[in-house]
Amino acid sequence: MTTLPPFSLVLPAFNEADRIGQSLREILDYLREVSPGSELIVVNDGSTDATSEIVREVFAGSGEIATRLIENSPNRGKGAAVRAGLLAATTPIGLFSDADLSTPIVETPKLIEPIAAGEVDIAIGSRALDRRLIGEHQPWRREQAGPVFNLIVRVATGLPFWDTQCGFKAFRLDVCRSIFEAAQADGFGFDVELLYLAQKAGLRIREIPVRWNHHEGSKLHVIYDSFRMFREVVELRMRA
Ligand SMILES: Nc1nc2c(ncn2[C@@H]2O[C@H](COP(=O)(O)OP(=O)(O)O)[C@@H](O)[C@H]2O)c(=O)[nH]1
Ligand SMILES: [Mg+2]
Repeated sequence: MTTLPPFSLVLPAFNEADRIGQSLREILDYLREVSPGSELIVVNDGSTDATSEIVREVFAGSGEIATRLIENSPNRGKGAAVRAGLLAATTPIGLFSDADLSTPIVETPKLIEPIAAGEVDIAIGSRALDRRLIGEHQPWRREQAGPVFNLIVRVATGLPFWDTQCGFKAFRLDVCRSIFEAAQADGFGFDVELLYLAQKAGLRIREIPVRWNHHEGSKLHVIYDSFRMFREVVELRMRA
């Protein structure tokens, strides 16, 4: 059985009442098994459903695992929520995951281990490096949009990664704190900004293939969120 050093798992949540209870129970079981010294942080991003109540209910039975619910109200976007969670972390390594566990939680060691071993400062999950790891694919349109956005990111930032958008990334927190504080992109462009700032700061980043399954019930608003993400990358380019 794998054991991992203590880390902080951050789950951003926007109107996730339908699925977050199940995800939290799965995460708590996993942490008890591999890393009981870890903490679980949920950032409620101004949800208008019962997300908060469900999180509190599951956390009441979390046992030895430290838990924390941060209320980010009103809704600001995934980027702001993830950064708030990572900045509140009290262990040396922070990992964020989407609330639907599209990347199964058992993939965690792939990102935590290289950081714990001192090999890298940031480990990012990738759906592009080994497509055999993709189980349930995204809807056709979103799957097509992936490489297009990746090309935009490469041209705008020079980042050499094949998938900057996977919702599964881990950070060595002592060296990344100043980057979270400097970051400004609150929407889905935040991953690109964090990687860009980290690369500029000379941090060591590794892209690692992870398993991934599309889950119905995406909270992404295809037009609004895509446009905002694109705008955030353009703004990043202009600030640079
Ligand atoms: N869409 C959206 N998701 C948010 C927001 N704030 C936090 N999140 C969380 O960010 C993650 C995005 O995942 P999801 O909607 O499944 O995106 P997808 O799987 O890429 O379509 C989920 O955990 C959301 O709950 C927000 O303002 N909008
Ligand atoms: Mg999803």
